[in-house]
Amino acid sequence: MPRIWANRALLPGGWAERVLVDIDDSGRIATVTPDAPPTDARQAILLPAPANLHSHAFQRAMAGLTEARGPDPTDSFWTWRRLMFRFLDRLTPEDVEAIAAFVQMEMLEAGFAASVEFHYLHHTPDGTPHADPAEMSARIAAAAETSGIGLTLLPVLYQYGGCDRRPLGHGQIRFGNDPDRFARLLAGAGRALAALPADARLGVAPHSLRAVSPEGLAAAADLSDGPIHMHLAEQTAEVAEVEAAFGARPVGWLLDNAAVDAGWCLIHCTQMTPDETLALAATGAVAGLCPITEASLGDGIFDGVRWLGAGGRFGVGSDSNIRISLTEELRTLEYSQRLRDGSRAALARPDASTGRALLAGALTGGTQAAGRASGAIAPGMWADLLTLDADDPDLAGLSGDRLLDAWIFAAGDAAVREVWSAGRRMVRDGHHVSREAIIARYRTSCARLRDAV
Ligand code: NGQ
Ligand code: ZN
Repeated sequence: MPRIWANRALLPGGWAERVLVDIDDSGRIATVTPDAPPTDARQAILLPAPANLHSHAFQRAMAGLTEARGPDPTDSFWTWRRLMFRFLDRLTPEDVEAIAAFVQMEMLEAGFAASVEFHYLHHTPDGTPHADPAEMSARIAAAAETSGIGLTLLPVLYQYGGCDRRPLGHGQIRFGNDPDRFARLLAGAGRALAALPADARLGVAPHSLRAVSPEGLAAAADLSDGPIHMHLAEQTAEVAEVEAAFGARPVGWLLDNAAVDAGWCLIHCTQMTPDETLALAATGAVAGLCPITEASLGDGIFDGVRWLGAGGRFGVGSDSNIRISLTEELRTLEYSQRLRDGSRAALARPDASTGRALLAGALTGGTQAAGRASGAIAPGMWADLLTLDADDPDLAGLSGDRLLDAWIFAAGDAAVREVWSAGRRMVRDGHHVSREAIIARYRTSCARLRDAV
């Protein structure tokens, strides 16, 4: 039975010292004992490790390929999207597995114990399904076996090229399914996950109100008892398209037409009115924020102050994976609020510093969105844990929540030392245990793909 002893640890009731954590053979926390005598397995600072709640792994390999001006007068989310569709045109199942393993390795090294993969690249380049329709899902699962990350796989239903039900465009034919074929794919994805440890989860993701019909959305939601994720209200042109087609803005339409509750996670929500923010927060659904990608794509600024003020849940994800960093996602979220409002400590609470509030929020919302019993150092939870390096100069002489503030706002990822996912110790001394092999495979794929855009 693995055990960890930490000089200090963040427990559900607050900071504790000299904490012994026993992990059972399934990877769950068995006991947590403060004020315990030290053992051999000594760590300095022990924290729960959150889930990364939104990823399209393959986009990681595009980083750096879309930062120049294109032929259009103005570059935007929509011009980036065309480049992204061109990039994915060439990806093989081997590429998808290699890139996903690399992404998951980087997530673990950043301190994420789990990854929610919003997976829509299902078919061959001409749109025909693979012999096993769930081949690509199985590749994501195989990557998770290599990386050891806790996987929540969300196969994506993608039916149309826009709200008017136009056919899928050339760049989208690898995504397409009707609800029946999607149901078969989902069953295959479930079988692929059965090979993974017991913390792996399956959910569904109707891609967006642009890509699924109302009937498709209902069918997808009915197919799963796991988490339901959907992109929502990210771009102004998307809001306008939904309004023109459905007679209501995305959030209002969704709340009137689906039973949105704590099992749902709505990704981005960067284009909501104040009333929409309050109404969506009240459902208990998680706002799936991806602040680095939202900055990269010019999505807009999520109204975090109003959302948290209304008791809304949030978590963070790395979406396009242009850069994978837990601390940078959290500080980009906070800094976006400060830049908009001319404020400081925007998401702090009277009883929690900014760093504490950000981490606590990402733990609660991330694990809720991942459908994962985790997010706290407490018996029965999966042992999703990370340690920080007490020798990092940014952390010198600090204790309590100031440690979190200094980690998130100054030290960054370099301070993460060890990471466990459901008891699997995948990062040691800052490096993933299979780092070299995973990078070598990633490089081989990238060498072929780099001139694709
Ligand atoms: C995606 N990404 O599915 O990868 C999308 C772009 C779309 C973001 N929305 C495609 N950030 O939304 O149609
Ligand atoms: Zn996304």
